[in-house]
Amino acid sequence: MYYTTFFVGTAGSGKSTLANIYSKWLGEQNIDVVTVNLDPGARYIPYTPDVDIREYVVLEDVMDAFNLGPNGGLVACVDMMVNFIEEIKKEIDDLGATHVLVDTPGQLELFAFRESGPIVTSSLGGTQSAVCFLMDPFLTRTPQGFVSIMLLGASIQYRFFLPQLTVLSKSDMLTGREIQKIIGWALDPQTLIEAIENETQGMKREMSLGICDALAKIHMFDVPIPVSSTKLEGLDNLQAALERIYTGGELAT
Ligand SMILES: Nc1nc2c(ncn2[C@@H]2O[C@H](COP(=O)(O)OP(=O)(O)OP(=O)(O)O)[C@@H](O)[C@H]2O)c(=O)[nH]1
Ligand SMILES: [Mg+2]
Repeated sequence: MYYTTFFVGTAGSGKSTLANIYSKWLGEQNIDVVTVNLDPGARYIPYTPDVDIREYVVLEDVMDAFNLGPNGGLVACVDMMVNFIEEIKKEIDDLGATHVLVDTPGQLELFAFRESGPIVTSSLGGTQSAVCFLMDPFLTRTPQGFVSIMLLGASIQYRFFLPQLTVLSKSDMLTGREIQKIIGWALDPQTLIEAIENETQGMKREMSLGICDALAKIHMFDVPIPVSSTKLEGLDNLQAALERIYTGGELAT
């Protein structure tokens, strides 16, 4: 029995760093945790994953074998991942941890928008699974950027249909005011609508308001959890939100 968390987000949003820091955070509480790297193209990962897709699929080998460039190679690697999913699952099972943290490929679209993504999440899912969607702080601080990243979050939700929470990643790069503003937009989308009305016009404005309306209708304005992996802030809130998903509130140790 284990709980699986998939860290998903745009390139460079902080997935690997958070997977590493959060695994240490859980480890310090004597929670058994396993880290899984699913990025076949990762050159450097800030931790040594317990289970690593690169032991099965290596980007350079695939590029050489099929005469592909880096992007085509990555697509092929991600598609090939499903062939090894049983072995990866067995490795995870054998480690016998209660928490499994899965670091997903840098190019979000490769994981989320290929057929293999949902196959991988359903195969590696434990007793309960969750997607941790990381929002990039720079994109998030303007109303239009916030709307577009919320739309991306909705798209991820629509692909995986797993419980999902939104992390405002690298929160140390935002001021307290900016964080409060972003949280305010999610809590009360009317404030977001006002910001859009003030800051955009024409087609941009129409489209932003239309998307806001659609997101509100499908309840996709998830309130983001600010987390800083470098300052070790917000990890307690992240853990509490994940535990609520996994156990309905009780700590899963
Ligand atoms: N200031 C700050 N920088 C961070 C934080 N988390 C990650 N970074 C930095 O952001 C950069 C990208 O972090 P990664 O963890 O590699 O991001 P990623 O999403 O795994 O990147 P890809 O797998 O390449 O898509 C690195 O330089 C990290 O040091 C954070 O909480 N605060
Ligand atoms: Mg990474």
